[in-house]
Amino acid sequence: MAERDTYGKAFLQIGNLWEANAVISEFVHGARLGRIAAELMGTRGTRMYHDQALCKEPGGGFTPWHADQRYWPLTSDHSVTAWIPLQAVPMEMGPLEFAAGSQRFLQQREALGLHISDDSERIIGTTLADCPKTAGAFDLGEVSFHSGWTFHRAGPNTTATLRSVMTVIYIDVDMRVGAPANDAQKSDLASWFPGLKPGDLANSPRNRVVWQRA
Ligand SMILES: O=C(O)CCC(=O)C(=O)O
Repeated sequence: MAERDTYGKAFLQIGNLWEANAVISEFVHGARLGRIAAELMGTRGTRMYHDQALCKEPGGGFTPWHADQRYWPLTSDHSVTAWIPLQAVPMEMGPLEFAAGSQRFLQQREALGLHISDDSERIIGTTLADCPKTAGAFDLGEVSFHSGWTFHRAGPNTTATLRSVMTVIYIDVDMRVGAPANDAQKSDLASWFPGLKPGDLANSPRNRVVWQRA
């Protein structure tokens, strides 16, 4: 742990577990969470962008302030992350903390669209100092949803137990692939929209429709 940088201390991550396990596939493509995501985005349906397991180790560090959509080549704001704890997450285990309403801070996006790092923790934390924050413990079975441009962080895991969380990232069923604005988006385009190019409907074989209004 001592040899890792801040990002490396925050969590271990594994993407698209659904491709390796049929039970996980059934779970992440489940219509119930997909419908909630569509209702929150105000879209007629949801598609899978990708899933990601995020495990904060015992003694793991804080997750610095960031917004997820900084990493994603998308043409609209219609993206939502479902954050699903696989055990209760008391405050000592590092639940999420949000800058409430920060998905509406359109002018700050470029300046605050920083890679998760000590810099993002400091610069976003300072810039959003006056923004109200929400944070709280999670019971097993509770699910958090946040918009792709909602700035958020998480505290360290000071317990002796692994904090395991499954995340599912949903996008608008009508989402089009955006031109990559940085190297992270370039890499995401290749990973999560294989074979697609900017302007295409985001419908690679990895982006199944999860739910749509009848
Ligand atoms: O679980 C964490 O520590 C951070 C999660 C996160 O940033 C996300 O799901 O977008």
